[in-house]
Amino acid sequence: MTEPASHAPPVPPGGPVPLAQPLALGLLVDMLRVRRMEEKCAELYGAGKIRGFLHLYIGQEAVAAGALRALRTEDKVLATYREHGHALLRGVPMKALMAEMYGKREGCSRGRGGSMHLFSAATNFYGGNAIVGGALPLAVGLALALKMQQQPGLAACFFGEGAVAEGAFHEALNLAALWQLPVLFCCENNLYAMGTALARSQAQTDLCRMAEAHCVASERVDGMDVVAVHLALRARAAQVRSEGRPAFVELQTYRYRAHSMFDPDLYRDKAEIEAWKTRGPIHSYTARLKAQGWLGEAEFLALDAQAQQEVQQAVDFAEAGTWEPVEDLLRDLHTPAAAPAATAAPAATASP
Ligand SMILES: Cc1ncc(C[n+]2csc(CCOP(=O)(O)OP(=O)(O)O)c2C)c(N)n1
Ligand SMILES: [Mg+2]
Repeated sequence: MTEPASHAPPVPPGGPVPLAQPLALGLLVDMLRVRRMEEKCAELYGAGKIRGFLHLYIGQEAVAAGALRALRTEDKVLATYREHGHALLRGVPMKALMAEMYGKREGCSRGRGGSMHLFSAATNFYGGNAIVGGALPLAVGLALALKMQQQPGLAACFFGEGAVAEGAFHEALNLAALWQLPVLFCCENNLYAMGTALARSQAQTDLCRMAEAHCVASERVDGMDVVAVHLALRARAAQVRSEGRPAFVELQTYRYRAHSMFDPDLYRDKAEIEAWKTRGPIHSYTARLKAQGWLGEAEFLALDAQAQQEVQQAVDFAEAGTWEPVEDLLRDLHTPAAAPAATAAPAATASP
């Protein structure tokens, strides 16, 4: 058997951040908001406040933070069940997100979706998709609609490397290339699909080559470096917009927590996790900003406190939220019956 593929923890980048200072600090704030929100979610899960499945993004924040700031409001965004960070940074209010985690009516999916099905048409966030690879054909469909309606924008689809085992991945890349659709495929390669390392399930472990096989331009990026992610995605998004063709970006990253709250996490060495933690996207970026003189310890603590305060307000909002009344549970399940036609319809003829 082939040994599991492993992208080793990359060396943290140094040197000045090549971004405007407000944007550079904004990226840090984004990552902090996601991290603090999810740490609270883990705690709430333990307390039985959040139930069902819960897949945390902790460790991978640089991807959503760097990528979402490369997108425009008209772009369509899709993600997996590990999508809390994407939803938040897309603009779903943390209060609506937390209420959804609780299953409350004030949640962004009215409490019917939960952690894996965050959705917000107002921010062009199309989920929260629980099926591995499920968002890819949806992204292609959304991009096709944009193209046919001659509307600006692209569809950005975030998915894990486990999705490359799905037929839907290959169909989606093929159609996007064949029909020249504006899709930005963002593959978050965190090395594991539940407990399965990529090389245990795939003969071809070079994901960029897989994309190239479908004639989709590709690029591999250090997904622990928020700046690298942002710059790469900005350039790729511009290319997708101007050429009207898809692009594929492999973001090499790592999740610190287990796959979900049910996973005993027995398939990887603790030393591996610790090695990646030393390369944490938040602390390495914080160190870089400090070295540049753009951030002091007091400022960092203030930003962190602000993020924690937002989380507490979101929890208070969710706690005060309402459960859907039982008599309402059938709402939205069926299309209302059509009013009877004024005149009798002609007898049905056999269809060809
Ligand atoms: C079609 C399908 N098969 C299996 C599952 C069960 N499942 C849920 S998550 C997961 C692993 C996916 O891993 P990856 O795509 O790498 O994303 P990650 O969880 O690492 O973010 C599997 C197999 C599923 N949800 N959908
Ligand atoms: Mg994975």
